[in-house]
Amino acid sequence: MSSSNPTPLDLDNIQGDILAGLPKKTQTYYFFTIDEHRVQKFRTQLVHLVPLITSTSQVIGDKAKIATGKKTALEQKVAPPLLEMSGVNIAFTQEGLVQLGINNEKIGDAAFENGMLADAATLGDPGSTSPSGPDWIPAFKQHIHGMILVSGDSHKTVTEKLAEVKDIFSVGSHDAIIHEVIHIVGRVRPGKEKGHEHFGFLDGISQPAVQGFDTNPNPGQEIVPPGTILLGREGDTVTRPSWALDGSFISFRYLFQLVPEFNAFTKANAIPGLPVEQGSELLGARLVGRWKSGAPVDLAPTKDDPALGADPLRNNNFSYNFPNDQTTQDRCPFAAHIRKTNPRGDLEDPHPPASPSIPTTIHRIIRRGIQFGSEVSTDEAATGKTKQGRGLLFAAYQSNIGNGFEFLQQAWANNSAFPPFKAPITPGWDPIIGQIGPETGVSVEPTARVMSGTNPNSQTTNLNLTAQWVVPKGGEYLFSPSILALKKTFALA
Ligand code: N7H
Repeated sequence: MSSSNPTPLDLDNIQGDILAGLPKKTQTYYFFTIDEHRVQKFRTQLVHLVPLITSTSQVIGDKAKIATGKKTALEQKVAPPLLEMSGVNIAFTQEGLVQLGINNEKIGDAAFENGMLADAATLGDPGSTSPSGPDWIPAFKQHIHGMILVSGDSHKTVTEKLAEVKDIFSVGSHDAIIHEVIHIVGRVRPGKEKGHEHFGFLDGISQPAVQGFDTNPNPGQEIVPPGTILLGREGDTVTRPSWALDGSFISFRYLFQLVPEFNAFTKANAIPGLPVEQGSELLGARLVGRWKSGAPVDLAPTKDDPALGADPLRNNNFSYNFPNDQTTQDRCPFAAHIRKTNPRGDLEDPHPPASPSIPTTIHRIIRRGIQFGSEVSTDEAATGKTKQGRGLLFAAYQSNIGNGFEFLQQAWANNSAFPPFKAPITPGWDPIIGQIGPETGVSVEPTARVMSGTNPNSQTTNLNLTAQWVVPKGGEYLFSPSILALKKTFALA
């Protein structure tokens, strides 16, 4: 297939979570294997699943209904209604493609073809060089053929929709066509924490704008060609099988977060010269690159600005290019999480003779995902120790895992010398997701991570990151095909 299909995007054909994001209060990720004796049956039953798959056009329609409901409620001064709605998407692993016999032509992505378990050492996951493999839960060390994603306004809606899907594949009967490996339930955090991840920071602010889809980007939003996210589209430089057009790869990560421990750390290392609460908030903001409100520290370096955080016309409009931004960490530490994972102006060499600037668009991903687990209990907060699992079901879409998620994790977050051109300062690790990996060939404790520039008044001092507060417990690479491919290639009439 040509690596750049110039026809306009067909939004009825692209699964809804990729470009538009399924609306959700809760979401279940259902990982399955296809019974080896019922592969043909799976493909004939898929015909009945296809009408349930939510397209991008449907998501746009659902989001418009939500917006209208909110607007009317505001006019009538009542609480906005929670509209009953659900969404279904499906994706397959390389093992799933093999099980289905859809592997004559290579899809052209090494990380996907090998699977995430084989990639764990490259990603630096703890334990990955030991004979038993990374410190993941057993489900993600087993065979997985695919994942069905069901989202909705409530647990009830999602459970009912998932039951409908399971019925199609006779789950639970003696002639079940698919078998559950694991299902993981995510839910948006309650009350005013809605939209915030478990450490407390507003998430989902910065996404690339995809040409041909996001026609009205916000100031500062980077525009990427459709092929950064969709296979076979302009900007995707790999030759793909024709059925891969308009599909996208998902990097799914089951990430646990040690929230009480993280909070205890920011308190114990609060930026000096301020009351502890404020010093601790400032340290947290400098670790992430944004305040909990979403306000970027590059624009609001000394104190939070909630109005800025909530304003989509301003909260992404920065590129680390204030005077001295490239050489000092006055505003934002070089290793702050959002600077590591999207370095913006940092990839231009400021020193003559300048090296060619490093391309950025190929490294952009669309982040979806949702929180899992309960809120921190008073006991956990008091002891500073996690007793119940919680974290992020991270799911990112891209057309090329080696340029997308894998690159961000390995070449940027785990690389203490990144971003470039900062000598004599070594930025250090991404304090949120950076890992000291076995891939360096040396076995190093995760507690050996350091980061520079957290204290604006002592920028060359390294802060010891005494724990890894985001702990990967599993994950998988999957391919989310177009709806046409599901009908014509995956399903059998
Ligand atoms: Fe990150 N966090 O709370 O600290 N992330 N992230 N992430 N992340 C972002 O700008 C977080 C993870 C990216 O364009 C925000 O939308 C947590 C992985 C990218 O400026 C916050 C976890 C990877 C961006 C967090 C986690 C990334 C981004 C600010 C794990 C990829 C956009 C909100 C539990 C390898 C950067 C926003 C930009 C933003 C947090 C995981 C990547 C608050 C807690 C695994 C590309």
